[in-house]
Amino acid sequence: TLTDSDKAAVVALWGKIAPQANAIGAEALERLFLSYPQTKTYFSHFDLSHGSADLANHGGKVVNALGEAAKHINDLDAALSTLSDLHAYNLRVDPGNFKLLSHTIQVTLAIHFHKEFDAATHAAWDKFLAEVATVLTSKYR
Ligand code: ZNH
Repeated sequence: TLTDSDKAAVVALWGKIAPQANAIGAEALERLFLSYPQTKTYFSHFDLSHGSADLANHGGKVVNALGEAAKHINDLDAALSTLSDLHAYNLRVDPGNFKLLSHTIQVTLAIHFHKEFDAATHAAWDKFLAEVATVLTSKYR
């Protein structure tokens, strides 16, 4: 579980991510699709080429959802309830894919915020993304 200092580290870095949400999200997705091509199957209706509007739009949605989660870090279940329904009942994304996306998000954060993303902040984001994934996959059955 997230300690108070983990929570503070997540919220502090979110402040830097927010103005670049689309670019950060697009890069995390591009890394996901290049490193783990099987994840592209969920996005056959998207243009996944480098620099596409679909990558920026969807990347922005995912990253801004993380921002909402960071704002409600003490009540992730409620904050992510609608998204949890969407992933469980409509999208049915294989839960293993959440680990892959968490990884590419962290690589992207490490590159863009190399000073801020120290070992403690890295550990905090790793836990935070794991908790988000747990909520988003909690309604699967
Ligand atoms: Zn998901 C969608 C978030 C993961 C797949 N997503 C989505 C959205 C959001 C999200 C916000 C939008 C919604 C609306 O529109 O309403 N995700 C998210 C997050 C995460 C995720 C936060 C983690 C961290 N997903 C994921 C994964 C996958 C996915 C891993 C696979 C691979 N999603 C998806 C899809 C969709 C979504 C497919 C739909 C898209 C369209 O639009 O079509």
